Amino acid sequence: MTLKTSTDKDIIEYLLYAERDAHEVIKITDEHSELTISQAYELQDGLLERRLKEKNTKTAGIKLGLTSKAKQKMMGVNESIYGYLHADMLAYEWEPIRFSELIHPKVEPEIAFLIGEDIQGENITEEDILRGTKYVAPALEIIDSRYKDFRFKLVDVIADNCSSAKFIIGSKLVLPESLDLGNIGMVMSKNGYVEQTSSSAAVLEHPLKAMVWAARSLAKRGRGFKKGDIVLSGAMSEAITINAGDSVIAAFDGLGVVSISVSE
Ligand code: 0L1
Ligand code: MG
Repeated sequence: MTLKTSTDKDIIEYLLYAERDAHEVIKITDEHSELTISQAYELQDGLLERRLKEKNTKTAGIKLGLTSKAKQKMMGVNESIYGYLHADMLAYEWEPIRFSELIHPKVEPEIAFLIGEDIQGENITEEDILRGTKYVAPALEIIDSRYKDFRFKLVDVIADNCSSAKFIIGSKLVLPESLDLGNIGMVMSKNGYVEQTSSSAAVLEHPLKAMVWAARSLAKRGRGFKKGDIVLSGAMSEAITINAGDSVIAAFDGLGVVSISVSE
């Protein structure tokens, strides 16, 4: 499928097909350089609606992206982004993810917020986030941009649901007020070798700041975090590439460990 003279519907089908068939595609701004951020979120909505039907699944939560200053600088932006998690994206520590179903996956360590009560409003504060969060847990996110070579502009990646593919939640649930969320150390290893070390301070200086940003941004569109949502608060380090045969484990101070392995 080419993008020439494409409508929104064509773009959505183009991205969905890329995911379904696990092949990379040319970024949409190559043909639609005029795309705005708000149009990109509308495309994301359309894509998510189609995807929910096609996979016969439901929304499981929200993921934040571009939450590190380094990544924002790399992309020449100073805003984070958000996308949605679907229930079929949930993967498990005990079941390898299948490389053949993905394009060029990468994995990143994150802190998951498990939402205990609705959080919505343009003036949401860090205290509101803490109050509405039942537990935090260690998490891994598998990102798999549908775009060639993982290269895109801001609007491309928003339309592509912020590269979302899969996520894994560790089994230890921790009360959010029981630890210093702003300075959780993390070591991520692949096949026994340390690949990334970081602190949760890499997430917009504090994951609660990132959560506030997301809650306020969602509120501008009449949305929020819902009771039962899983929210990935943003990558704590650079993502690392994964291939069939790899296993990755991330250990977080006070939060425990989460791991994933990859099969053919
Ligand atoms: O979850 C993320 O931080 C990814 C956001 C999109 C950017 C990327 O795919 O690297
Ligand atoms: Mg992420």
